[in-house]
Amino acid sequence: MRLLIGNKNYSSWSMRPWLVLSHFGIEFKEEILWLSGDGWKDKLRERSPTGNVPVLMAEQMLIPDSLAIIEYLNDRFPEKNIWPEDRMMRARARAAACEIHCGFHALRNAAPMNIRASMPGRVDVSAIQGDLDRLNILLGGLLERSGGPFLCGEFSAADAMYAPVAMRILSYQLPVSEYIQNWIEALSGVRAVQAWRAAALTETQIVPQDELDAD
Ligand SMILES: N[C@@H](CCC(=O)N[C@@H](CS)C(=O)NCC(=O)O)C(=O)O
Repeated sequence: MRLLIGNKNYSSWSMRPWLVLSHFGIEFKEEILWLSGDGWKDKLRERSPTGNVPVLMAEQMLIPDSLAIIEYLNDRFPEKNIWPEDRMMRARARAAACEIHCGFHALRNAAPMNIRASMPGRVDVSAIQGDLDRLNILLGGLLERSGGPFLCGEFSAADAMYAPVAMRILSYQLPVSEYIQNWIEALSGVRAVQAWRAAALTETQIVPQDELDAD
């Protein structure tokens, strides 16, 4: 299997399936398609049916979309428990994953993932307060119910789906509940998360639209 991803510093959607593959010990090769530089969009369109990353190449098939990739991995490796084993917890995890996949637009637009950045106070919190409130309720509820340290107890696809949110909270020092702070601490101890962040910190490419100081 081969996973096409964008820059580890910026590509939040790429981070999600990469964490699932890495954390659950699924063998794969990664290939980075840089999201800047001459002709980067054309190069992306040549390789990806949607013109976006991530894309998984598996069984002579191209699977675009972070969540579709995670579901494929879950189907192919049921023994890994990529989603929680408990049916009700699994439903909650999937609902949370769908919510970040299609929601939290204010947060995602105002605070782009930029792992290298340390910009406390750079994001106008009042513009994203609604999303932060929802995050506190949603993730706090999962953590309270599961008992943590991860959203559904053990690390699962739900944590992978929200990991880029944790990166944003860290970069911009967004105010979140103690529940979420503790979850971020647990997440920071996950080897796959550490490996992604370490690689992101070595990247030098700049994606101007994701750099708040560039506007
Ligand atoms: N819904 C897609 C979104 C993928 C996406 O937007 N990826 C970004 C990188 S994080 C991208 O490829 N952008 C290319 C562009 O802006 O042209 C998913 O979940 O994978």
